[in-house]
Amino acid sequence: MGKLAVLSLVAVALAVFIGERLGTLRHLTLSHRELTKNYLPNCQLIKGIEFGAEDITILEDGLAFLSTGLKYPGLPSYSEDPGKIYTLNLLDFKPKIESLSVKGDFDKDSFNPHGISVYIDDKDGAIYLFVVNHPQGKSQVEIFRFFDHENALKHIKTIKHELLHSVNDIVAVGTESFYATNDHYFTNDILKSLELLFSLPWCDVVYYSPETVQVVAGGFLSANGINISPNKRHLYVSNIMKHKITVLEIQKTTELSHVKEVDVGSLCDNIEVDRESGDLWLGCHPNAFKFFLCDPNDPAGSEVIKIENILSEKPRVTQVYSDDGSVIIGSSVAAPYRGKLLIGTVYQKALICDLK
Ligand SMILES: [Ca+2]
Ligand SMILES: [Ca+2]
Repeated sequence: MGKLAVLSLVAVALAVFIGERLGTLRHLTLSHRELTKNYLPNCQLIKGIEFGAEDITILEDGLAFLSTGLKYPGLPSYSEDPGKIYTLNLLDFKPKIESLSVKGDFDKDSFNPHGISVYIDDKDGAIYLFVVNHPQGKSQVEIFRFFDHENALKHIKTIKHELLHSVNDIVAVGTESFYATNDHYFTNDILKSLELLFSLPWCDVVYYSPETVQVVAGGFLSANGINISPNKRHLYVSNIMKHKITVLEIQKTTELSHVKEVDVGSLCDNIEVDRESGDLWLGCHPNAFKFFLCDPNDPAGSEVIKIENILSEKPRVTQVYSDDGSVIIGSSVAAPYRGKLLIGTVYQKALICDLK
């Protein structure tokens, strides 16, 4: 075969490959999805949140923790200030955020909080807040103890481990133990982008305790939010680029069995679980193409999805809220509490709504 023929074949193969990859990326990012409006009553922007509340979780007594000011590589960050944890009491007549002071040996200037999880010690009622932190772009988990009367966090411990290399979210299951998701397999920026380009499902869930650290589940094309059922028997993990929630059963802390996957039709980020009904509440990105582009003139929208009866044969998946980006951009979490819903975003505002 002549050189020209070989070159032509290579060019055709390359064109076919690029076309196929572009088609796959369009599907993964749901770039075709039109953004819609499906509003809840009495929604108001939460005053003081301008640079994201990527993750939110709410205690049984109505006190919400908000992880704010995330600087995530590749996404805009409009503030130079370090990230902060705020509280907001949903039982107040007019809930407003309060900044938590941080005590102990902790570098507040490089604080870059991402996913959070609360653990309450049965023995003494002590409240621990676990926070994924990315100082200088690294990944580590901070454990704080929360002191309600002082509205303060006392830093207890920083956990670093080579398996915790690209942590997105965590769920605490003991005073020093947790499950964590990695949203990338590689740590190098160029290789990271190839993961999506080649659709490599190599991300995992890691279990950590002072005695053992190991990968307990894999096969995710970016593992994002993670949470646990109220009876502590099942883990829910967002396989975000596959538009699915994976359900895992905890056999032993280091042994999980795959139960099922539930299609959500959106790129769902963090997962909150209603402690009474067991329903899953998901903050989702309806069109991740727009989310990654970050064009202020064509903003990404927001979507909240609820899954009821997830363990049954027919889980019910419903859209609770959606916005075309005119109210909030890039919703990453939805946390319900007694008829109210808090919606947080990766790098923009946060909303409080009534559910009825
Ligand atoms: Ca979380
Ligand atoms: Ca997340």
